[in-house]
Amino acid sequence: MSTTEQPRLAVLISGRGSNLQAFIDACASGALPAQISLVISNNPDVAGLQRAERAGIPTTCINHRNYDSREAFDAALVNELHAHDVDLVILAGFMRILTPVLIEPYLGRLLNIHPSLLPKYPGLNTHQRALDAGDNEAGATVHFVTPELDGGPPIVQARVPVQPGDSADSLAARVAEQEHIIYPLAARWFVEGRLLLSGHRATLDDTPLPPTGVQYSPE
Ligand code: NHR
Ligand code: GAR
Repeated sequence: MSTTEQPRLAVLISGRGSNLQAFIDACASGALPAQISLVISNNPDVAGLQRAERAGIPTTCINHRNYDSREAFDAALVNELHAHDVDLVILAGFMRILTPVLIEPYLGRLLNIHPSLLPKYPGLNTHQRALDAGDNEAGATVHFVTPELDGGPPIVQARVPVQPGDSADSLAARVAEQEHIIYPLAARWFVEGRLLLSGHRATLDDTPLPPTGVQYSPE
């Protein structure tokens, strides 16, 4: 298959873009048989945009501050996604809550990675909340995005231990290593046609996934 026939991904970012980098690397190595057609950031001048440019991927900044409503911002995103004929949308550290204006047309083709063991700690500051609760493990969850914030069906989850003396930053770094493995893996299942959103469940190879998704373990 020529590269132009590969499934077309858009990666939406707000900042550093280490998950974007994992996708760039997975597409380059063939581990993820897809092409990143577009990277969109809602923030200008972020490191993630430079990573995309270095990899020769088209980038756009759609700055939410220039829009009167969330719906108007989402409509601008949808325009761009349509213009690039995107098959799968990857939220990778994307920090703007989305409305049905974007979610409806991409329902079932829209993934997020959330830095907690969902259903624990939807929303922000997940690592600090896990530390404050005295949890002995933390992790990340890839899920289908639905209008309910961090409430869509989980696909795959990875766990890490909380270590004595961890800060939110040290814990986030340990979790991020796992994110960079499980997120391209979930996208691979999707582009292979194995992963579907069916009602309120995710299915892999026609089998409904458990409520917390597949438990990833490196072995
Ligand atoms: N949108 C919907 N409808 N559903 C989801 O599951 C979404 C979503 C948009 C983003 C990522 C999510 C995460 O993994 C995500 C999932 C931003 C916020 C937030 O409160 C919360 C969760 C997530 C992303 N954003 C603030 C807002 O007003 C802005 C915060 C900031 O800029 O720092 O949009 O964590
Ligand atoms: C990742 O840890 C991701 O799970 C989290 O932000 C980080 C982004 O890092 N996502 C959210 O908090 C979404 N609200 P990255 O820009 O280096 O990929």
